[in-house]
Order: sequence, then structure tokens, then C-alpha cells
Amino acid sequence: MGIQVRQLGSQIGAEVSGVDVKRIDDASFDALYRAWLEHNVLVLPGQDLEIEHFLHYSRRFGVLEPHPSKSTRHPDYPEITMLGANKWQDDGTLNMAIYRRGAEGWHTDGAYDAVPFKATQLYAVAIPSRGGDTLFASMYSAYDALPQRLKDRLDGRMAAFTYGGRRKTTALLNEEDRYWKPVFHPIIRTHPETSRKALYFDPGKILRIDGLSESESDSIIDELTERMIQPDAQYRHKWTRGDIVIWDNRCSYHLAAGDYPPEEERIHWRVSIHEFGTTNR
Ligand SMILES: O=C(O)CCC(=O)C(=O)O
Ligand SMILES: [Fe+2]
Repeated sequence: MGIQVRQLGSQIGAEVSGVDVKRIDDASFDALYRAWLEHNVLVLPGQDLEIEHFLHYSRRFGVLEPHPSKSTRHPDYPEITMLGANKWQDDGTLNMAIYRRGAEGWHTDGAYDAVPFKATQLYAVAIPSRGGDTLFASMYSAYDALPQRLKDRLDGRMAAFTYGGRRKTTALLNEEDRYWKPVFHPIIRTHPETSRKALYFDPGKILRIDGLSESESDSIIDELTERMIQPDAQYRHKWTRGDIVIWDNRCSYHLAAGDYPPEEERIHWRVSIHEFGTTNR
């Protein structure tokens, strides 16, 4: 099976064709994995999958961990989150936390865990007639574009992160799961596989930057929020049913457009993937 890799954005994103993930061999998977490390976001169109196939393929990247949001789990497969399912409430109104999931700001998944997620992978089950794109941006490019003053100030510093961050947005969690102990990550993070430096930052999950006064920490968080997305380091994915998209949370940010007609269905199967040998829960 020969795979073809076509670059999408100038600094992030690639499409892989010539692959059926149900029967990809080791050599092709190695090539695909290398392309993923290089491009951070991979799109594999035209996949025809059952849940078991998706889980089996996802496990080639690492360990699958159920997302802490229990209310959006698949009832029979806890590792699968059903994005966009159950968005209508009993009183007929739209559950905005489900409809707008991932759309409140650029973020990286799992920064609230001691070991952040390696990857998130989605499979498009139902796609609306318009809207509902997902946007991606490179953390490597964000780091490269920082002024030297900030690189020097942040180098070697840890930051505290938690679920919901300073705004405590925990609507997707059950009551009993809303207490999170902050975890610490280096804000300039060296990718464990590529050894490249990235700006590991998430305005919706960060609490403070260690070793700085509260006011300096807050003002740097504001400045990083302005600088984290480089306009020329983005890729915007327009979904087609059957697409698999996987992104590397150690070196990319993403954002759901959150703008599709709510009366239409937008459903993805979603898995959180951790590095082999690591678990948080
Ligand atoms: O639905 C999307 O486009 C992405 C949602 C998101 O942020 C996620 O799945 O982590
Ligand atoms: Fe996300």
C-alpha cells in the first residue's frame, strides 16, 4: 500500500491518500506517522468505519483514555466521545456547551492533565450542509514568532493549568467531577519526538505562570493570547463525511468554528490518545 502525502497549510496540515486504515500495514503506518510528526495535523479522507475499526486504528498511536466528560461518552464505548450528540435538551432548547464545544477559543486538548494528551482523533459521521469547520494552528510557529524578550522571560518556566481555567468553565462535567488539582507544564515545551520547541499555551486552561507576580503573569497571558495564532501558520478543515483527522496536542492549537445550522446534525467520534505507558486516570 503506497501512501501519498499532500501538504495543506504552509506550516501545518497534510492530507494522506492511498490508505484504508482498516488494513494499513506497518510500513505504511510508519510513513503516515512520520508525516504526522512533520505536519502535526493529518487528514485521511474517505474512510468507511465501524467503531471497532476506529478504536483499533487509534490504538496504533498510543493509549486511549476516556474523556473526563462522562455525559458525552458513547454508552457502550467509554473511550469514544460523541461530539455533537444529545445537543437538544428536554425543554427543546439547544445545549450550548455541546453545540459550541471547542468553539470558545483556540486551545489544546488535555492541558489539565499531568501528562497532556498526545493526540486527538476525530472521525466524521454526520456533517452539516454548511459551517462546522475546524481550524488548526502551529505552536512551533507561535514559538518561533515570539519576540526574544518573551522567549527569555518564559524559557524554563512552568505554568499551572486546570480544567476550565480562570473562568471555571466546567459545564460538560458531572457535578462530582468538577474538582481539578492544577498541573504544571513548561510553557515552552520541547516536543518529545521531534525535539522542536513549541509555545505550550491555552488561555482557557492556564491559571498562572510560575515565579512571576500575578500582574505580570496576567499581562503575559494576555500577550500570549494575542500572539499564539500566527495567521500564516493555520489550516482550516472543511469536513466531509468519512474523514479522519488527527492532531498533535503537543505542538498545535485548534478551534471549532461552532457556526453550523443547529437543526442539522454534526457528529464525530472522538478519541483522546496518550503516549504509550502513560495514563492520567
Ligand atoms: O468539533 C470540532 O471541530 C473540534 C472540537 C474540539 O475542540 C475537540 O474535539 O477537541
Ligand atoms: Fe479541543
